[in-house]
Amino acid sequence: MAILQILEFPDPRLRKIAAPVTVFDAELHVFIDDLLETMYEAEGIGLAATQVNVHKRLLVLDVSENKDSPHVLINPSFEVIEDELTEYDEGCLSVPGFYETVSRPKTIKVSAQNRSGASLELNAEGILSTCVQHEIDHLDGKLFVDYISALKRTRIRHKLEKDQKKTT
Ligand code: QAP
Ligand code: CO
Repeated sequence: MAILQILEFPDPRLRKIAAPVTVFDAELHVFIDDLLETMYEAEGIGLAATQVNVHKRLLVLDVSENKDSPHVLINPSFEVIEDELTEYDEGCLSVPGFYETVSRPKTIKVSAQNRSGASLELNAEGILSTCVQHEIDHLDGKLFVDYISALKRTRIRHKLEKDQKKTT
């Protein structure tokens, strides 16, 4: 197992569109386990492959209290079930130290494949729904800061660029 390096905003690689996963082999399984380990080690509730510079449509998440309910979603998509929206203070391992309120559809139906390639469906609401949508956004090169004001986004960018100069 390995801890992978997480890209940070405004790294342009976070803007790449991920390609579908077509091969479900041992190499993919190793990567999934590394992604899960990286998410747990960083104390995140979700992590998309894009965030570790792997541009494949795959993400992991675990919104459980005891961190014992990992979900692996490969080639995920979702359908909005109700028009109702819900607000959460979102953060992101690629935007460390910043949280902003984002509004998204509250109830969704997720379709994806598991690590063996079998189809799965999942009804999600609340934090799970928000987290799945946030992570699928990563696969499309989107970040939660795209939903906040340009002024706030610019401030976050400047603060992170300053931190990154110190540490790289
Ligand atoms: C996405 O985010 C999410 O700034 C997952 O210093 C977040 O796991 C979906 C984290 C909130 C729904 C609601 C962020 C850890 C983790 C930080 C995360 C930090 C340490 C963020
Ligand atoms: Co994120």
